[in-house]
Amino acid sequence: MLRIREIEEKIAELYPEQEMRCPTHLHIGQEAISAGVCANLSNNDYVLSGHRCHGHYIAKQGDIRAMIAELYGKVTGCSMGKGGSMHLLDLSVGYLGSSPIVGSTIPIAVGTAFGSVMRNEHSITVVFFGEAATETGVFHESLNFAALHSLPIIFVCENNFYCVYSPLSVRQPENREVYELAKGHGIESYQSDGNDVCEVYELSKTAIKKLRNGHGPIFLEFMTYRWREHCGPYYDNDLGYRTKEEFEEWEKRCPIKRFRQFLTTSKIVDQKEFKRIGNIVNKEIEEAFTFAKTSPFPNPELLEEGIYAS
Ligand SMILES: Cc1ncc(C[n+]2csc(CCOP(=O)(O)OP(=O)(O)O)c2C)c(N)n1
Ligand SMILES: [Mg+2]
Repeated sequence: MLRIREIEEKIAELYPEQEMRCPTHLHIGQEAISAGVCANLSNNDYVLSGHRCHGHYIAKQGDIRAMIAELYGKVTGCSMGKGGSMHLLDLSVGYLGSSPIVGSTIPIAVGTAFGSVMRNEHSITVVFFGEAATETGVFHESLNFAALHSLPIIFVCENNFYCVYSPLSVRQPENREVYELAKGHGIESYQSDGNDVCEVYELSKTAIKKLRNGHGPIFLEFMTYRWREHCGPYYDNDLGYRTKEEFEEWEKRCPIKRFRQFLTTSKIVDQKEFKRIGNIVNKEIEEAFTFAKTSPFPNPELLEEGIYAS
């Protein structure tokens, strides 16, 4: 969680230099979901996600130097500098990719789970998406297919209540919870606090264990909140689509602060150890930004490499 938070704070700090030219959707405030779920996965398991993908990539142990280089458009980036913040991938750790088209990686993840069953691989697939993805048609087709074939896939919905500036109240019926949609497709489904990393960890651990024992798909909805503007490094509470009170209420529920408090009061981690972890993380981040800034841009000859259309 700390690694995700610190990297994104650094991105926010340096973004105004205009050297990172891609749009970027920060995950600050939502870190417990990526960290808590991915802590239960191995390199043989697969993860896919969407536009707000930094946290998922980092929690799945994606190479952070290649991620930062990608944001700087450098050839050493994980998409050779052609994709930017919303096209991350690291096949070596099973992070199969992200795409900005809302809902688009959900059917790809279902295909991944189907493929691993056909190859008798025993891997499981996790797909992360925002609650607005549940409003796409392909979400329902994917859940139907996953349920029909009892596929080893966890659908993780990060419900931060907003789709850009539109609250859930203008998008979905008031008397129906998002996780109940999955039940309609015959999929076991749970809702939990996405800002409590222990809850996220325990719930996903139980779900993943079930899948490893042959259980079909499970849907997890985690309630959370995006702190920064929808896209970009700044805060946008002045726009008026959400209240200052609401923002402050969620800021108090900071997943990192809560976990730090728990670790301190339970005497699991002391201040010295927090400092040591913080130093390691900051050193990694400094190195990643230096690597990105000093890497070359792609040679124009690479323009047509790695594309499907001729
Ligand atoms: C199919 C499609 N429609 C619209 C957009 C524009 N868009 C980009 S992100 C986004 C918001 C998605 O909200 P949600 O899924 O809740 O994720 P969040 O941004 O809250 O993390 C929208 C509408 C898009 N990228 N793809
Ligand atoms: Mg949302």
